Amino acid sequence: MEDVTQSDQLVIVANRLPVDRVELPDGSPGWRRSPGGLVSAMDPVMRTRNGVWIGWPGGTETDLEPFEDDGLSLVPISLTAQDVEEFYEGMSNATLWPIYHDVVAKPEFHREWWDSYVDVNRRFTERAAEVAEQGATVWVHDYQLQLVPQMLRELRPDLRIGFYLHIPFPPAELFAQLPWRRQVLEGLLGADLVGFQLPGGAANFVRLVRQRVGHKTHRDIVYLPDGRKVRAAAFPISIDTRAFEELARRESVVERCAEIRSALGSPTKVFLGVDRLDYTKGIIARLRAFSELITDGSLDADEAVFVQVATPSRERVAQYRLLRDEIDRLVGRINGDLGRIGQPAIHYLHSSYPREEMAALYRAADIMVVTPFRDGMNLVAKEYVACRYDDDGALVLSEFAGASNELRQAWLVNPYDINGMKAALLEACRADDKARSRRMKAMRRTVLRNDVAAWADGFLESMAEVGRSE
Ligand code: GDG
Repeated sequence: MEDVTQSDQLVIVANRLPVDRVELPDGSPGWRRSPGGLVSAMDPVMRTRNGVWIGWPGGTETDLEPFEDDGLSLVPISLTAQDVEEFYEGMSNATLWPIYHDVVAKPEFHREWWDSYVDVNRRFTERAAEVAEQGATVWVHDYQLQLVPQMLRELRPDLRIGFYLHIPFPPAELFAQLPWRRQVLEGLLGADLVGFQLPGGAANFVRLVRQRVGHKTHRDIVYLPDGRKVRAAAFPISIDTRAFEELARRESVVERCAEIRSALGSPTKVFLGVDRLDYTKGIIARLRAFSELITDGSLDADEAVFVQVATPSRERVAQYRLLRDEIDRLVGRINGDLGRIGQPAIHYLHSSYPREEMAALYRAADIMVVTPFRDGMNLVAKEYVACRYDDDGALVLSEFAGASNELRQAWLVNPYDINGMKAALLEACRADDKARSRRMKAMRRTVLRNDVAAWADGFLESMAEVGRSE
């Protein structure tokens, strides 16, 4: 038998590379690091473990070569316009995304989208198989790449493979609609460890594997006929809490926060929503609840304003275009009915902002309103808490966001219940200083302890253990 040396190398395989294409001052194309929790969590680990990140850089450029960016090794995967349409916008975002989010929107099933999904997953796999050293650890991310674990194991049985799903894993009754349900389950079973946001997602997966693939399972372990074991467990993701707090404490951010409040007309209460423009996030329901509170006189339009940031997202997918139009119409109607000159009830911003501006907005918000119909975790809720080092501010949070498992001291709501949401918004708005600070302190303890570094360590340690028990 040949001498098998195990490598310490860590290979991340994710749909997106953590960089965006930009034009350099001399007009040539270059890259800019796109900040995000995942990159900042992985950065230190990647440096010590000879890390490589494989992903799509966005766009449809071809012949991209691997490159280094600030000490990170990046390996770009090219997608054609047709791949983007069928694999990314189609199968990933118009089939899997709605199925995995409680079918909040109707999923579409197209066989050519599936073929493209298989094809693109294979290309990611082949690249990973080329790049990974003997015995390396490969960590595959999210719903776009669920077939990679199995495809990779076939090519490279020497690798230790982990998979993490950032979105919810649906109950069997919904997952069963997927025409390719068995292939997806088998794809995921190529991993040694399959990670989910919540224990419920892991349990749904194990149950489905038992029912649909027929493997033996016991608690969080699936026993495969070839003797291999797969563990399915929850690893709730988090944020770089200290970095957010540090940002919120910056003098420039403190000044910007005061500027924002004054530009809003110095209201007594600022309500804030920050989301990608997505039908899972419950934007319409929350704006409706807020506007009804003003209409029925519970809130005074002179004293309360709502700022809604909706970051442009998936704009070529039909459901997202429809939602954008619907929000435009609703905001127009509410402001037409309730606004005064220079004083709209809702400040709606369809735009994306630098992190400093986000931190200033979080600081400026008395009531943060996070009301998704279904959300794997929701990092916005955690970022708000991280920025409130003053122990002030109130969080209204949907019980259908993964974050509600940890942030128990938020004002928890059912976003389908508009009256219940109105009552919670009012309660949060009227809570006294002591109640607000007690709740915020408790949530801050949680988010400071469970940060994104702890999440990444937890997953990687658990992967190392699964590997050892073989
Ligand atoms: C998926 C899951 C899970 C938003 N607008 C701007 C901006 N953002 C940042 C937020 C936050 C992130 O984007 C959004 O994260 P969420 O967790 O809220 O939601 P998804 O995008 O749906 O993420 C989710 C997550 O994956 C991680 O596993 O929590 O459940 O759906 O960080 O701050 N950032 C900047 N400008 C913006 O305009 N700079």
